[in-house]
Amino acid sequence: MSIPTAVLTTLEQQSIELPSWAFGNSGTRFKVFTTPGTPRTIEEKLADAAQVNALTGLAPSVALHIPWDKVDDYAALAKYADGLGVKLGTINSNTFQDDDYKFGSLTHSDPAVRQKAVDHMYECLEIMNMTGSRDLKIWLADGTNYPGQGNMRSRQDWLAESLRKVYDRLGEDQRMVLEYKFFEPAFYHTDVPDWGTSYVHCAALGEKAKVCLDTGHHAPGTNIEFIVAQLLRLGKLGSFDFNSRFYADDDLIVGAADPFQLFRIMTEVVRGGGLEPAAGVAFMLDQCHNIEGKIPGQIRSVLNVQEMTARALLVDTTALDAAQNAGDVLAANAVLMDAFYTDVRPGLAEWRESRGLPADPMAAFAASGYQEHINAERQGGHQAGWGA
Ligand code: PSV
Ligand code: MN
Repeated sequence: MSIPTAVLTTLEQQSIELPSWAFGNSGTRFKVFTTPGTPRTIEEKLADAAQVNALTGLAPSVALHIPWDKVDDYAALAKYADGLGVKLGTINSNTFQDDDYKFGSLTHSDPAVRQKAVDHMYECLEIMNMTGSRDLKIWLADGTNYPGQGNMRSRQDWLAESLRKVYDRLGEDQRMVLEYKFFEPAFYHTDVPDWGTSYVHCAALGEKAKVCLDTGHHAPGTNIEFIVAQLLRLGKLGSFDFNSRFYADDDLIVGAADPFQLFRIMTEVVRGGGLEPAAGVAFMLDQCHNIEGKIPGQIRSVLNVQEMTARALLVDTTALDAAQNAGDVLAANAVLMDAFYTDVRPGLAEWRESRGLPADPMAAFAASGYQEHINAERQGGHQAGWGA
């Protein structure tokens, strides 16, 4: 099927941000496997990310994680990225790997620890000033493991107070995105477990605070597309951390575990105007490639998002509205399924070629020799990882 021009025009604007950490080694608590060619530095991570962008035209920016990607000169790093054809994107804060944060960071009962976490956010804001990044991402590992361990109510108050201090330092064009997660590493309660809690804090803070929706951070069976629709309705969907899960926060390739779910999510994004630049929604990946190739893993991921976006854009909304309003359950469902079952891959391959991109970016990467080159070149040093 040929893809309508209007759909292709919309797809042309699509950009998906890559996480720097996807290019480093990762694993489970059982084992981290090292891989030949794994970057040792942020510069090497950026070089790998630039490959994904060069072959797909989909990934023009890279998110950094601080302190994993700390450098002395961020202006120089931004310039280096520019030279590779990518930009530095969201700055991810990290308040989960310091001994002081054992019982919490922005929610800790000790004001000194809370201030330390706030100071880390300030450091991230300063980095954003140098990299030109728009978004500060806050994900908290804060929570408790046992009933009675902490004062859940007070921790909400401390969280609000800490977030306010950070929010008040945001520059004119900067934003804060607050990510939620219902468990892990805390197992009894987390301080930002769900979109509602994130929304409550963001709404109290103001316009520049938005919710970050990580697709892996929900209980099984959660209707994520409903959350997308609701947050877009409220003007509070700041960003996505895309990945997919079978069981817990698996961080697998987006669209791999449940392509239909990704389609449903993208359908609500389209319906809610979330693809329009004015909506300001950042589409990011938050993935780890424990056993598969990292660069092809990222290529596959951005292509999956593109394919499901294309299918979502094919939904015949006029027919859908009509069937919904007529109470025609099966017709409405069929409209959606027709779009989902449309194979857009040949059409996208053709379109890619017409824009000077490889028809098959996965095959092009395999044939490029880049992996062999970095395997041979990146000898010695310390391969990047989670730093955990
Ligand atoms: C936490 O599970 C998370 O989703 C947050 O976004 C972190 O920043 C990211 O993973 C990488 O640790
Ligand atoms: Mn995430």
